[in-house]
Amino acid sequence: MASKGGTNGKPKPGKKKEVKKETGLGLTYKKDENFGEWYSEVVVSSEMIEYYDISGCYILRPWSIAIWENLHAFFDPEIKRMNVKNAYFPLFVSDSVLQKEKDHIEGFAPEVAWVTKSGKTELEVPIAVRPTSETVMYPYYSKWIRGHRDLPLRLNQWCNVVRWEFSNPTPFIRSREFLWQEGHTAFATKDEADQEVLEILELYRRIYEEYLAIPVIKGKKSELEKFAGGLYTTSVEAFIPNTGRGIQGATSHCLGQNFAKMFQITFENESREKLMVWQNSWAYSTRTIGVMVMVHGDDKGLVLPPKVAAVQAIVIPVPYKDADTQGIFNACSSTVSLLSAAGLRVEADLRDNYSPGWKYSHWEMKGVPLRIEIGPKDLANKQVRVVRRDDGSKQDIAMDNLVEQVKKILENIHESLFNKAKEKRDDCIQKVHTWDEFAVALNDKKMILAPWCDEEEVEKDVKARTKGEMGAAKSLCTPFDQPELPEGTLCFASGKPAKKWTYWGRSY
Ligand code: 87F
Repeated sequence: MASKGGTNGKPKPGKKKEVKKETGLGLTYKKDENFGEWYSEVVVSSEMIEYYDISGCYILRPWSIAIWENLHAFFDPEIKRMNVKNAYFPLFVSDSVLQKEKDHIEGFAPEVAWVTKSGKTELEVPIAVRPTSETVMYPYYSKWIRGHRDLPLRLNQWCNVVRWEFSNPTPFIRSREFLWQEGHTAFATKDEADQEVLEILELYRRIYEEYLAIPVIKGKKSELEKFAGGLYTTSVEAFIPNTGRGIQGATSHCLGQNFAKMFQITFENESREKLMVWQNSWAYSTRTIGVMVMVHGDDKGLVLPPKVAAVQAIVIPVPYKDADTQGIFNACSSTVSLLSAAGLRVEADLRDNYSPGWKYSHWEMKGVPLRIEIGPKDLANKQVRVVRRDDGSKQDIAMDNLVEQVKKILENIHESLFNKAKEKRDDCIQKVHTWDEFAVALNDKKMILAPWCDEEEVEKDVKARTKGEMGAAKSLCTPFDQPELPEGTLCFASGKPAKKWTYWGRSY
């Protein structure tokens, strides 16, 4: 793995460079020099994360939960519009039910956490904590689905899951407990299931592109990388240029009838035939927040896309000696009222024990998209000074059309964050045709688009040939959007005829 935090996912002590700012704020690590330490420092200094005394577990503070809630505020109504209903199933799974999924749980088994005691007494049978809820939910799908009128059954739950990972915990990206939504649906026909897989995937694309300002690639996972319990897996894939790693942003699976067989989820059709349902499952998690930090953050700290920021603009009074301090503070408060009334998320930092300079650094660290400064000159001219977090540009705006202007600037910030991220991502994409080109590109931290024969053995071979300290390369996805594949194009790894273009790289 690329350098991340220390072994506990905690930043390493010592080795810190001198703190730059006279304010005592600011980061000690630079994003392009020491990405892993930079990330650990940013998530803590911005007050998104607090480290906890259990490795791989983190406190999500209000500053990160607000982002989670803003994503929820988009996604939840969208799935309800699709007739998905929310439910809540228990945290615990009995051993016997978990075993029902034995074949598919096999590879995952080491990550399942168990409760073995209550107080000092051993439980008669240990109870597992859900790592995902197929085995919790599907016995009841079997009970609730009887006839075709019970279909489709479409449930979602917002919850936590636990996966006791042993590799390299990283806040948001790989933690032992995380938050997600998991959707589990059942249909009478494969066509309906297929259609939903793509509808959900489109919502995931919108989460990344329209809310987090992160470009993603929609595509299908290889046989080796798909969810083994399902028929096929689709995903949105993002890329972290600093580490040269792909990262799965969210997944939407068609499970086919595999689970229907295992859990006997059947229905009677109009002709009174007993048939098996077709199922899907889909999820996005708090990993979204980590990808956002990695993609947009800079050497001053977090950079928040306006659509998800808890605070979109922070108003800061800049009183000079002999100025009308009360007048300036009043102007700050009325600016907050004006912008809040227009539906924007705006706060004023009126604390008198911090200097304006300290406040600038503080809110820059927290990534607030816009800073609004009000000083004596602004007060006199009925204007405010607006400073963008993403590019540092400043402009004076008349109070008269502040709402309109601020809305426009916030939209502009989203657009430039997305464009900048896309440019950087696109610079990392490299098309190759041969193994030699592939090896060079991998070494250059690229996201590699290569013609592939689509054979599982060949992907295993690619993994084996690239194994090393940095982790092996694997397929990321076969993009739905396929470049032309001229007849006679050969697989980069096997030399056999290529069937498709597929993205490859190291990944999280
Ligand atoms: C870890 C331990 C036990 C992933 C695990 O992607 C089981 C599992 O089944 C496990 N890690 N998975 C696959 C999860 C598949 C699927 N579940 C519903 C999703 C979307 C939401």
